[in-house]
Amino acid sequence: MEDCIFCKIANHVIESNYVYEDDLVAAFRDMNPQAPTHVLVVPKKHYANIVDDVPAETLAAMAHAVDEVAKAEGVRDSGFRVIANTGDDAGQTVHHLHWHVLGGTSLGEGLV
Ligand code: DGP
Repeated sequence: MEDCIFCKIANHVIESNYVYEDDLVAAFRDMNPQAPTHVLVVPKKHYANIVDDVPAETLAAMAHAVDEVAKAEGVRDSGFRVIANTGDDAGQTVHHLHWHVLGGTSLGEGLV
């Protein structure tokens, strides 16, 4: 999608701080980190959110990317959280599907 910031970052039209990448997915650091590890896993193709008929292959690639990010960031054993804000009530601000991968500290027990 032409005016989508995550389309541009995931496809290197705009460069970012990448942690992992493959044919379907890019993972890069959130510009406003909420934890020592805060990486966004994003499909290269545009989907508005998790309920936008996302192909199973893309979801599998995103799950694989989460694992790669967790390994690269050293949080795979200590634990981490994956969040997909979806729609207005969740406060989704970028309308391109993305999963936040948060870790590197104890995240507490609030909001799951
Ligand atoms: P949300 O839509 O609320 O799930 O969060 C969007 C996140 O995307 C927010 O934590 C900030 C981040 N973000 C927005 N624009 C950019 C950008 O241009 N670069 C990077 N690295 N992160 C961005």
